[in-house]
Amino acid sequence: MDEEQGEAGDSSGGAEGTTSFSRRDALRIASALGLVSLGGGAAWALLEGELAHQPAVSWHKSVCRYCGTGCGVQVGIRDKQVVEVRGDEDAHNRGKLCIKGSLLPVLNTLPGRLTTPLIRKDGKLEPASWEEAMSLVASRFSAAIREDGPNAVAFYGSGQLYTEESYTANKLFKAGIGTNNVDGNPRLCMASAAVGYTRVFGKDEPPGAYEDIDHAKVFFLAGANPAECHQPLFERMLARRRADPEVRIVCVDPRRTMTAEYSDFHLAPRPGADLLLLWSMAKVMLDEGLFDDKFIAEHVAFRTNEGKAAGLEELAAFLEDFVPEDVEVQLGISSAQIREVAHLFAASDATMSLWTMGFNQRVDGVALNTTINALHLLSGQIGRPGATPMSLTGQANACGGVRDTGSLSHILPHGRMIAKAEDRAEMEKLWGVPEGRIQAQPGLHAVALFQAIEEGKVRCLLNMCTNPGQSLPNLARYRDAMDKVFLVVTDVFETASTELADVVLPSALWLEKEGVYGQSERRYQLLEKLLDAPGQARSDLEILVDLAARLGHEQLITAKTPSAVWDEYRLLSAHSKYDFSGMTRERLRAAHGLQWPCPSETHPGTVRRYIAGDPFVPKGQEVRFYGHPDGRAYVHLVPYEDRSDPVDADFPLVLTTGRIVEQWHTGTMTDRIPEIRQGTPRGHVEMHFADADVLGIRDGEQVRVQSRYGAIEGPVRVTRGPRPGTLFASFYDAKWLINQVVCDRVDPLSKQPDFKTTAVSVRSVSA
Ligand SMILES: Nc1nc2c(c(=O)[nH]1)N[C@H]1C(S)=C(S)[C@@H](COP(=O)(O)OP(=O)(O)OC[C@H]3O[C@@H](n4cnc5c(=O)[nH]c(N)nc54)[C@H](O)[C@@H]3O)O[C@H]1N2
Ligand SMILES: Nc1nc2c(c(=O)[nH]1)N[C@H]1C(S)=C(S)[C@@H](COP(=O)(O)OP(=O)(O)OC[C@H]3O[C@@H](n4cnc5c(=O)[nH]c(N)nc54)[C@H](O)[C@@H]3O)O[C@H]1N2
Ligand code: SF4
Ligand SMILES: [Mo]
Repeated sequence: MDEEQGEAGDSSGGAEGTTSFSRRDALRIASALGLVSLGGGAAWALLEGELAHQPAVSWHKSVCRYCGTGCGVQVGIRDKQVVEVRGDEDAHNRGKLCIKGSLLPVLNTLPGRLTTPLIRKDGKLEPASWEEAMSLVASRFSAAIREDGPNAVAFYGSGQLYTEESYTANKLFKAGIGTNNVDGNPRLCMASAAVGYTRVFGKDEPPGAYEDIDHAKVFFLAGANPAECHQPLFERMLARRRADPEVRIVCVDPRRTMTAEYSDFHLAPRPGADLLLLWSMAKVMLDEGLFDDKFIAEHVAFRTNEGKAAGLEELAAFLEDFVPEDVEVQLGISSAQIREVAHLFAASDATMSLWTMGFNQRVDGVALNTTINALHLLSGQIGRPGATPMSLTGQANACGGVRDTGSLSHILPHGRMIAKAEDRAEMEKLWGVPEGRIQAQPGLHAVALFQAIEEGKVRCLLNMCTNPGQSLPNLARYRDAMDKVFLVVTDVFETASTELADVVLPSALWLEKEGVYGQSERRYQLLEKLLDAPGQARSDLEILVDLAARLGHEQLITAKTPSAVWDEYRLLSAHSKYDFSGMTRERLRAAHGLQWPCPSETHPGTVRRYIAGDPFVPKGQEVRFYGHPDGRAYVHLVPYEDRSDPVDADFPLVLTTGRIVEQWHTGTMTDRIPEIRQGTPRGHVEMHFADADVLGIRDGEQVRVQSRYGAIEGPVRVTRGPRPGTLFASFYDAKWLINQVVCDRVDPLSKQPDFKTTAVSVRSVSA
């Protein structure tokens, strides 16, 4: 795709379009200060002229469709159109929204919506009827299953589908068709966090809540850039610091991000080396007597890397390898800073860690997740207001929709595991399918799935609400694979994936269908249907229900509407420690979300888990980590091993990738919004000026970035952002597929790909 560089080269200066620079900066700054958030506030006024909205006739409670912050919104409707969207003052975001949320009013009217099914004929996608498209899909899936068995088909879903949709797809494929080939973009996003929580607490999902932000004294932000990716939460941290000047924010990121700019401490590790930081902090805590011995004795257990029971003596011996002075060079952070931050973390009244993709998207993602939880357990920074380890979720419904429904290849609903015979048997009974219907082997995780497609082992793929043709790592390879499989894509726009599809099905978008989202803090929120979908577009649930019937599973998929599916799923949760059977549709309609466990219709929901007040903690006990049979949380002694893509003389730099505040992932929605498209640079790489100096590269020049996986050409922006030796790029530009360069190494436990450390070389091609 190197020839498609015209667009990328257009923006003068290589990075920022000249006309939009000041406007973009205004928006970014306004939103960082929480102004965009106010709906009618300053930045809104910047946009107002162009949006030309008229006063709403009716207002409706809903949730922003994009990220895991899960901001509550009030949607103003007039003549069956959205005319205004405001941050909901009564929701947890307290009226705040980021730029993407503020621009929601234009989402449903963007041009280019898919409105009719398309079937590829003679290489071209041609309009077709639903009947024609669905009977083709059903016959191809049936043939593959008949000839090669159920594992010849697969589902690839999304943390942006509604809970009812993911639940139905998971049930259809695992309990109907009988394949565990159910995976999706949360594998690229939250798998390491989910496996980490499960190893530590026995069950997935965070113990704490956003409310802890209002009580924390120290924020430890690691591998996260919430100033751009979870803005209202970051604004809440800044508000907390304004209210109490002793509050400190620590940011651990190899780039000087917007988050780092606002932090009190910025530690910039060598990419991939953070585990050395975490364990050396533990070493300092141990040596300085900062462990909470009573808490450890009562509530913590230790496991060696081989899974054997261990104790504090083994931990002390293990930590000998992590003396700050011994690791500082390899880590890239001074021992003085390690000591200072370790002290701050352990000795504060309440420390809250928040982490995201800089920790999850790593070959040692699970180790980082178990170890950051371990720091909280060892120092007793857990179970009190403000003291909690909080993995921030990426997508709006990755927690509720995918992790809780069990819609990944190795799990089942409500924290059950495919690998456990009793969990499979229980789900078979609850779903009313014959014993043995759910396969005993986990299905294919995302990267393995696209490799199986490449080998012809998976013949048909149903891809819903995600754009793997742009978001997968090692992209050129897997785009070739996608070209071979019978590929069905449901989406709202043409994308880098629909262009590879055999059948494209037009979906209903946000507000055009009803469903439930569940975000980072175990909060479920209802989104009601407020608009009609354009043309013939149908909700993903309707598509799944139709497919189920055509594949002969009408007896299994009996719930056909969002509320019927929700009731089935909600009542099943009563058989688990996730119990949210008390969250009726009526309650969700009235409330700004409810947090589980919520075991009865009068239960108010649970803000903090594993402590008194959680319905599963026995009366009279202050703390119980009931996810494990012994009631303890586990510290895993996982050593540091450098398994990242190796840096060597041929590939001497590290490319890391991520996000900017205005754009959502592959840009299918946000890059269609003129305000955003014109205000953000086209695809480019950022480089530290010291590297540019050594390499003789000038700002704005065209460079070739080459890895072991692929190459791309585009403009370079010379900055002080990434630390020397590190490059940064974002992946929203569909005409500049940076993921062709990104490595597809995965964490051995979570199978999450490492999007954060790819060894590359860079040379100028400006000539
Ligand atoms: N604006 C916007 N917001 C979003 C999204 C979006 O597309 N746009 N997407 C949502 C989703 S699905 C997700 S998953 C989240 C992601 O949210 P974040 O994880 O906060 O975002 P990223 O930019 O992917 O990565 C965060 C940081 O990790 C750093 N990093 C890279 N390598 C390392 C490392 O080795 N160590 C450490 N400590 N840090 C490292 C990067 O420099 C980057 O600043 O955002 C959500 N919110
Ligand atoms: N280089 C690099 N790559 C990454 C990452 C990274 O940090 N760096 N992060 C990874 C992570 S964390 C994530 S979450 C993924 C995200 O990767 P993707 O999921 O592939 O990206 P999105 O752009 O969110 O894709 C969502 C798609 O759903 C469509 N859509 C929107 N609403 C609906 C709907 O209601 N129904 C249907 N059927 N379609 C709808 C949108 O048009 C869009 O095409 O990217 C991963 N890839
Ligand atoms: S922070 Fe996330 S949920 Fe909130 S408005 Fe922005 S994109 Fe939407
Ligand atoms: Mo994500």
